[in-house]
Amino acid sequence: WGRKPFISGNWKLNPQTRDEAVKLAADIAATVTPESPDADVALFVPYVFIEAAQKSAGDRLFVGAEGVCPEIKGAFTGAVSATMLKSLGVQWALAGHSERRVIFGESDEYINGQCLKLIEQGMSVMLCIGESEAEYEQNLAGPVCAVQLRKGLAGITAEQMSRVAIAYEPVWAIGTGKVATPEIAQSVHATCRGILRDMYGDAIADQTRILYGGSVTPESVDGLMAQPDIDGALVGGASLDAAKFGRIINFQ
Ligand code: G2H
Repeated sequence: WGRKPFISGNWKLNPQTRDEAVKLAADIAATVTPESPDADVALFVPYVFIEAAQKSAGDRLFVGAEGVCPEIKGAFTGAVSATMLKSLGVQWALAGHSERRVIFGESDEYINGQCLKLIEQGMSVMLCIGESEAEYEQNLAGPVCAVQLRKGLAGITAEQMSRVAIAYEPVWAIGTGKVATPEIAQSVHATCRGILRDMYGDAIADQTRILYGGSVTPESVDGLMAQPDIDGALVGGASLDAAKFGRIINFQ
């Protein structure tokens, strides 16, 4: 389908100092070479490290934000707006990560507001979706992803979908070491693409990148990337180690 692979790292609440962030971004950027697969590479980093990581990584990868406020300005203490990120040259931000949904109580409506604000500003969004372990055990991965996709993407037009990527992250596989098998992941990715097909038609469904996230490692990346509907990876823990993440960027 000609979808360009997309390998991305999510640093979460790491690393602990600016100096470490600068070094990690530089070390990761150095693994992107002319021999690397033709893929988009992004690092989603804490707001405070964005500018330092941008300088350090140069133009070999996108430095994105781990979130954004669905409001542009006003009395929203502690928030960071899409316009602020845009003024730094940020093009990509995450929305809907399960840690934001569960720990910070972000609803589908809030997440939809984040997506819309980023798109309105001409930016791009990686919308994260995924079912919990209990939902997975009850065979609810498909229906849960359908609701999260439909609510998260509400109001986003077919034309705007070129600036959307989806990250399927089964919550039971996040940071647990329990990576979904390539076959399980492929099956849910195919379901998600079917939902996009229903929402936007064949062309958009076939062009939209759906990344897998959840304990991706150098050992598991190649098998995942070999699946027809897996277009990339959103990597947490392993993106904090430049050698490991470099191997993931250079998947085979
Ligand atoms: C899922 C993933 C990155 P990890 O949260 O978003 O983290 O690879 O550590 O499971």
